[in-house]
Amino acid sequence: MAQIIHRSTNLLKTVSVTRHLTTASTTPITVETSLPFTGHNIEPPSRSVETTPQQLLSFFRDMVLMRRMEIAADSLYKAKLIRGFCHLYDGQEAVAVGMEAAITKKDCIITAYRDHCIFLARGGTLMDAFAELMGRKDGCSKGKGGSMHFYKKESGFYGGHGIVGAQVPLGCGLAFAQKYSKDENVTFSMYGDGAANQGQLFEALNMAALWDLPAIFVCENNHYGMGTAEWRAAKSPAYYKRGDYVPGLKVDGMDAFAVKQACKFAKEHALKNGPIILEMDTYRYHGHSMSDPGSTYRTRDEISGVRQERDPIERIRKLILAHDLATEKELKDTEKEMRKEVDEVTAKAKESPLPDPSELFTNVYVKGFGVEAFGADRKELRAVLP
Ligand SMILES: Cc1ncc(C[n+]2csc(CCOP(=O)(O)OP(=O)(O)O)c2C)c(N)n1
Ligand SMILES: [Mg+2]
Repeated sequence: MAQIIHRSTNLLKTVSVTRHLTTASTTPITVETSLPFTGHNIEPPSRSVETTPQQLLSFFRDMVLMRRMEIAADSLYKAKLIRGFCHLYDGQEAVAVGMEAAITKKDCIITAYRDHCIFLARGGTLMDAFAELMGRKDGCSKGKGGSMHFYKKESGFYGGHGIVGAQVPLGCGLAFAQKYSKDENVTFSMYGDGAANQGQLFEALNMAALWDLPAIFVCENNHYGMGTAEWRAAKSPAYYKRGDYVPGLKVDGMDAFAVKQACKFAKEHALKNGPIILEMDTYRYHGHSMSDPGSTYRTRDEISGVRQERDPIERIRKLILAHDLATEKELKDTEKEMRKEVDEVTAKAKESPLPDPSELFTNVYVKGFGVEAFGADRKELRAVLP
């Protein structure tokens, strides 16, 4: 627990400070990461990260919006408007915004089921997200479902995957395609600490290293699987070292600027030398999924300790205040504005119709092997087809 809650002492230490009262300023500021990076078979990048007032304010806004979205999803689930599995990302927001700030939409991201905020970071809209969560026609799959949660190919998002670890070899395939077409882009394959113990991860690492693929393996270490603490599941919880011959970097995943620096570094590395592992040390505030209260295998003190000492939004708030980029009141107003936006969009998403029952099998079978091939006399089809 002490390790999870480690206090960072460098929050307000900046290398060069230029005061900017204008919110749109793009004049560079340099901030220092909360903690040093730790490298495995690689010299870590500098702790000094270039940013701008504009980026600091947008990190704050984006993370507040993400957190609000997840809190609203929690309520919608409890009201039975979201059904099935639902895994929330609050606490881990710095990984989503920091990564996005370092890459382009031509770089690919593929992740697991804890994916709502990655979708937003990649440019997905709140309406697409909420309507999708509620299974409505206006969702990002337009009510047509499919095997990939929140898939949005045009913005380089290859979705959230429900089979633990399965997205990692798929990410390798994306990186293979990028190398093959010589387009100088990379793929970030995200997986959890639980997934890090899976065999397919090591098969993917081997291929990526053998073929020098521009593949970045991002282990979001939130310290728990589906209720199992990392120490009960992993012989070595130093996930950044688990690639053995593949270099790795341990990153404070609660610090959006550390994440940004690490992803920029990893992209340059991967394009030149092949794969690298980034272990993002992070934390989820919610339980594993909506059926898990999240407090049986960890203490409430641990959760509130992380909130107090390492919260990614609070870290950015302090940096903004330290640089005089906004007042406390202005930041509170931003929070109110984000809350209002989420409330308005959820109200609109509730009005979106449910998809037509004929969509039930869309994207489930390959054309010619599904409904048409089996015929409309199948029991489940008779119930829905006219
Ligand atoms: C192959 C497989 N085994 C088991 C499960 C059930 N399951 C879903 S999530 C999960 C835990 C994964 O934990 P982690 O990789 O740390 O990701 P996190 O949920 O913490 O983001 C398990 C065991 C599954 N979906 N797929
Ligand atoms: Mg985990």
